[in-house]
Amino acid sequence: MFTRIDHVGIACRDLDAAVAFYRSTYGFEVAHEEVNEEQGVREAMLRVSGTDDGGASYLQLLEPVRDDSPVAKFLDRHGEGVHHVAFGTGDVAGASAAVAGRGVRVLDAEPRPGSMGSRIAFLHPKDCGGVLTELVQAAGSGPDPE
Ligand code: CMX
Ligand code: CO
Repeated sequence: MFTRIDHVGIACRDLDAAVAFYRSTYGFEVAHEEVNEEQGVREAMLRVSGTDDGGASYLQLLEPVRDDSPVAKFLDRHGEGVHHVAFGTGDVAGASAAVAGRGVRVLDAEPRPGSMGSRIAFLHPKDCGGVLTELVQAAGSGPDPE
């Protein structure tokens, strides 16, 4: 059901500075940048391995664009650092239902738009050993939304 670590999400206060750090320290390149208004973030996806066809792994650097967004709240409480882990699946709706059936709270009743045309759903960190967990179906893979 889950085929890869799609990305690790990292909260930062200054996206451009974080991108510069990961590029100059590790040589990771930006595959994509966008603002996701619904999630309240400006974000950069840095490719760690693979190609952008649904099988790759990324770092997702996240800068808040609103004071009331989840990432802004996280930065206020915890400071910069690892914010979430995202597992890749070919069927995010089916995977969410399966995980919900195992007693984990799914925060998104319907999958929402994520990076690079993906569809995503979050799981409550308190049901996942303190790890905010995201399920990701890459663009162009798996069943279409109903
Ligand atoms: N990782 C682990 N624990 C977290 C957390 C995180 N990222 N964010 C919050 N928590 C914990 C807090 O530490 C707190 O625990 P305690 O009560 O023990 O102190 C508890 O969860 C509640 O924290 P809160 O600050 O009151 O936050 P909320 O309950 O308002 O929201 C959450 C928490 C997970 C429901 C909310 O952040 C959410 O809905 N996240 C999903 C959306 C998201 O994060 N979007 C940004 C990324 C977008 C993307 O990846 O594309
Ligand atoms: Co993410």
